[in-house]
Amino acid sequence: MYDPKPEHKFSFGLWTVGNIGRDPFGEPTRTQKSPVEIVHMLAEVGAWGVNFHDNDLVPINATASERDQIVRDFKQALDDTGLVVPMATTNLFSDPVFRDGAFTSNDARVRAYALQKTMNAIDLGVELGATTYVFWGGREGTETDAGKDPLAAGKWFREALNFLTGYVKDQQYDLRFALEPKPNEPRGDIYLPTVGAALAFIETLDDSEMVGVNPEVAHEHMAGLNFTHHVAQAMDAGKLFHIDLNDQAFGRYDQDFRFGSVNLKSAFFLVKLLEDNGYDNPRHFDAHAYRSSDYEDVKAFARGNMRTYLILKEKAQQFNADAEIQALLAEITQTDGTVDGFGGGFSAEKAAALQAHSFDRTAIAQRGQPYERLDQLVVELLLGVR
Ligand code: GCO
Ligand code: MN
Ligand code: MN
Repeated sequence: MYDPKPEHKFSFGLWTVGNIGRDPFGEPTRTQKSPVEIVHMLAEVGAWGVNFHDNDLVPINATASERDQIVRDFKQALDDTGLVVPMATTNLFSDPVFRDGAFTSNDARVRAYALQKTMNAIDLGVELGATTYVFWGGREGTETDAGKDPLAAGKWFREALNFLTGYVKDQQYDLRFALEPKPNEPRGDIYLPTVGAALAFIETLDDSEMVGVNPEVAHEHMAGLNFTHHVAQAMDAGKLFHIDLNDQAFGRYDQDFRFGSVNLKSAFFLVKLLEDNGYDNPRHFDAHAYRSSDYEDVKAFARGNMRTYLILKEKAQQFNADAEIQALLAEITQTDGTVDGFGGGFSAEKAAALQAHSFDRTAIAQRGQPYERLDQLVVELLLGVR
């Protein structure tokens, strides 16, 4: 019942289950697996899709013939397992050349190189089937605002995205872009730090209809924000092209924990929002196993992400079918009909009628709002006693 199926569109990046457990304080704790081995591992745990950065698949110094061999082997692994590539992206953060950003570097040569690298990576992604292309501006930011003009940086970022949507149209690729905001790490401050900032920026682009967002649980939580509200805003704007699911304790370092492993209740409201509103784009787990895990435990980690999602999906259905919960919701939102005529947009008549209407403020303020009862029912539902 909680087994992953292709229709759930569960995907993992090569860098997620392939994470070798290196951190700023310590060396790797797991041996590096090849992309082909990772594809087989993902197939074994029941995933549907695999995503990659250009250099997760093809090392930055690979020759053309090495690239071709790697791509052939990878395609064979996809054929053998039935996995698909829904999303691809560019590594614009590991190489020292990007130490001060890629599209927002102060060095025009770096900005041009970032465009070239991204066009090549788009070609690679499209060749392998990707229809979503993610832009995570990991190095697009500063530690000090003394050295970079934030208005210039925004202008460069916009120019880059306009150039690249131009490239996609010119190549007639079936590809949409998804911007992935993050407030910090690895930069002191990253530009476009939240989903809301990205949504506003997108509206300033030449081909804004081709560009949406890829929100990540951990990123909004790092900023102390309510992720579900941001996802709702992206959905409302028709911009939820992709989602990165993981977990993160508020106020901590960038943790990338297994989905639902820290904030179970917020994970529930997120899954409920996605499922109630027919979200049908990839569900990508951008997380990695604990540094202490071996590869058997990495598989448990991968399965756990998907299983928790599906359990929460069932809990959301239970919430919707729970008579007591639904009765409370109905009670909370029920109207007495006295203001029905004022809804649905402005008219001069309505405005006049509303100005003439008298409200019994004291009576209205005395109405019950049983959110405590409702929330306790949710807690009990999640704890499995309902
Ligand atoms: C992070 C980001 C990345 C991106 C990835 C795909 O915090 O490092 O979440 O994992 O999602 O680079 O663009
Ligand atoms: Mn992240
Ligand atoms: Mn991410």
